[in-house]
Amino acid sequence: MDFREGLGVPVMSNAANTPDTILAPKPVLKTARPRLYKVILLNDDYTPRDFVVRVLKGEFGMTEAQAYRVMMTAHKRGACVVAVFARDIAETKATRATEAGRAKGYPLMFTTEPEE
Ligand code: TYC
Repeated sequence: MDFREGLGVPVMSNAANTPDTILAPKPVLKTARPRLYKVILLNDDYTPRDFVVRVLKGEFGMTEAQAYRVMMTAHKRGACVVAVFARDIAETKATRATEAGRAKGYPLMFTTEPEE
């Protein structure tokens, strides 16, 4: 029996002075954490400010004050990071928020991009 090939199963100690616990082999590859994605609000010249605020509150759970600040940052600088999520959640929220504007005839646009 080669104790280095064990799977972490505790065994009784014995007179041969072998270890009580056998460690599992160290994995060769480390598991990468999934990347996070930014949801980005883009400015446009047509969507009313109060509508942008309403969408930010409804889709991203922001307070009035948070939503107003994000809207004004996009308005002045052209774009603003709204929040960061796992990829599928970021894409779903960006699509739903963009669709909310489209349903009212506004060109409001949310995009996603990976962090780092
Ligand atoms: N620029 C728009 C206006 O003046 C308001 C607006 C702000 C639209 C932010 C989109 O992401 C946006 N009515």
